[in-house]
Amino acid sequence: MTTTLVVEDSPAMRALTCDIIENIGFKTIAAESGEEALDLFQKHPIDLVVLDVGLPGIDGFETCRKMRQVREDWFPVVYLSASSSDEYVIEGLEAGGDAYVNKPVNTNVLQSIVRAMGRISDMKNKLAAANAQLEQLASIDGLTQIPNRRSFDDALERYWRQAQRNKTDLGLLLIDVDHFKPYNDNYGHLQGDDTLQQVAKRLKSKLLRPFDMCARYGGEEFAVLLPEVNREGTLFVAKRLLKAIQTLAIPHEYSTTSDHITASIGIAFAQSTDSTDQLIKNADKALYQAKEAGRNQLKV
Ligand code: GH3
Ligand code: MG
Ligand code: MG
Ligand code: MG
Ligand code: MG
Repeated sequence: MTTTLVVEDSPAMRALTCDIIENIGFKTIAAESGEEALDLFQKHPIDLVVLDVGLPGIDGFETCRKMRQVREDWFPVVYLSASSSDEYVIEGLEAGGDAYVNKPVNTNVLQSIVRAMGRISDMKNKLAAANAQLEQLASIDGLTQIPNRRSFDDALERYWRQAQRNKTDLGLLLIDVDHFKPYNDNYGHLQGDDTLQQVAKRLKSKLLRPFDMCARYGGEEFAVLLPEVNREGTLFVAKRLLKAIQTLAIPHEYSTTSDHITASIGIAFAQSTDSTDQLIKNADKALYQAKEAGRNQLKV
């Protein structure tokens, strides 16, 4: 339901205006001054504002300007004013208002305008919800339902800067499934997809802290960020993840490393790096060494 904030200093007009608006099925909250309106406005989810221009403290135009400063998202503001001069109308709209209704108020006119503004407000809310949903979709990997490369890159930048600023630890693990090409070639792509899903789910389930992040970095590669975990802790987590993948016990007859799906992990730490690129490169190098050394192991 649309919630309307009605700002009017005259008690009789305030009651009447609220009645008129409630009669079209909107909920109202009333304020008797601009100051009170600004206060209520921050405490309640207001969809629409009906604002008297002549008010005892700050006037309606100033109240509107201040509301626009406080809230980032748009919402309709309808003025009620005894003055119908062009200058007033222009000043009010320039101050951020969307419609201007003359007093004495004609009930039908006010209802029509408030209803029309309510429609625009509804549309805005729908768009905002759709946007939030898209944002969510754009950050999740479709196959594994964990954060995708884009989210990982964002998080890496944020976490890296935070670690540098606060001089805290940040560990990065690059996890690459071993001999996954022969797995795909022999078991088929669908089975390969299924295995990637299982690996992602298992990795995610082994990270217990809310700020740890596990993302799909690329094809059969995953990346884990561990903020505020020291070197020892990071190695401990990496070992746990290696074991967790192994104990999924997914058969892999064509691996020269094991009878089951395994992975190799390259680890790097943010402190000694001067960019996120360098951090990634270090983890990449370590991953290469883990592969060279026989796979199913970790290297720093
Ligand atoms: P290594 O042990 O050196 O990592 O060998 P590998 O075979 O795992 O490495 P390589 O890079 O040669 O092969 C990776 C394979 O991962 C190739 C590709 O077919 C497969 N792959 C990448 N993305 C997906 C995916 O989304 N689904 C499936 N099923 N397979 C994928
Ligand atoms: Mg007044
Ligand atoms: Mg790979
Ligand atoms: Mg691989
Ligand atoms: Mg390879």
